[in-house]
Amino acid sequence: MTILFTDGFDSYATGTVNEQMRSRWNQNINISGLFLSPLTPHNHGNSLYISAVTGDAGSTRMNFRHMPNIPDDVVSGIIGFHFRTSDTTQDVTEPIMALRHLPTEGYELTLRIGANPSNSQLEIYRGNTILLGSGGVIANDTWYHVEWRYLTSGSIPASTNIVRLDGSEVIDLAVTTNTSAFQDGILTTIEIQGADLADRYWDNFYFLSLTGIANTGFIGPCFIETIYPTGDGATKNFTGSDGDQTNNYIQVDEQFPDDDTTYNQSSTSGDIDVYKFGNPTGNVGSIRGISLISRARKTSTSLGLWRNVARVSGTNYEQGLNPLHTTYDYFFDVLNVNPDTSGAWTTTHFSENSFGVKLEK
Ligand SMILES: [Ca+2]
Ligand SMILES: [Ca+2]
Ligand SMILES: [Ca+2]
Repeated sequence: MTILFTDGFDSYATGTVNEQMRSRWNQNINISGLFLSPLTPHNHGNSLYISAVTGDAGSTRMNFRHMPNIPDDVVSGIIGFHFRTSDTTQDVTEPIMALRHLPTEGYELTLRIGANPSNSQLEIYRGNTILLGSGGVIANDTWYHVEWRYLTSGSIPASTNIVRLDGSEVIDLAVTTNTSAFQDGILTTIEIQGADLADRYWDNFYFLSLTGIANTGFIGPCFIETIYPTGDGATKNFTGSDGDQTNNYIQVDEQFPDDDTTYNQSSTSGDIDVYKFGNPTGNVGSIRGISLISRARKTSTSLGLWRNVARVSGTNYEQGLNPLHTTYDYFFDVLNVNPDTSGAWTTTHFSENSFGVKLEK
């Protein structure tokens, strides 16, 4: 397995974050209600919040498809996140998370908190039918770490749909051929839902593929710490919005991007700007990966291409090439291992190296 996507919800502006999430997670097909970023995190920064007021009767939901790094039509993976709800009894009809397929938007699988066989247990549904297996008890106003290994298929073999709660397995779906509401097993859309009369929170979201170079198996309880530039790196070809190439990092170190207010810019293909970062400040155990997240736009309609760059042990490791648009986009890559050693990252790797961006035209 390998980490493909993360969101710690830390660097969105507080208040309504619908448009910022749309930009970070990519295209959505359905957006209703208010998604908020309040200072109620699990460990770091902010969390994602849907209030009882706006989470009315399941109409509050956000669907994401073509998410950064996640292949279209992926049939299996692991979705991890921290979750909290104010009233588990309000949640039975409203999934915590739904895996859907366009264009019909059919529900392949949903993860819910239900009452079968006992109250406040996690359950996996297909359509409105519970599949065989449920477990784990969710208490009100308590953060939980959830990992859901899913396989969307008509016939579900053993050990292909597993849910872990705070690191312990609570569901391993029994073999089932229940095909009620089965679509075609193709997942295109991850949906996050609010609930009627319950406040819901999410934090530390990640998506793992089932193949890859690192992070094999369930990760278990973990958190995402967002860190910001604290100094200029080895290469600074860009010019700051203050008109010079000194302390470029100051233009791009805000918690919430201020877009056209402070920025670094270039019009020369091949220019690179990299920045130093501080070490993680939390209770750091194993570091599972580094997500590089930049935000940029172009100012003319001419061709502009953009990549994230990790400068590790003196070598620039260039990530995938992306088109720039005239409106701001996020650009997202995950380094599951240190590209210099092919081994796990350690805390000192943050301050030893620099990370940034490259313009190509
Ligand atoms: Ca957070
Ligand atoms: Ca400057
Ligand atoms: Ca800025």
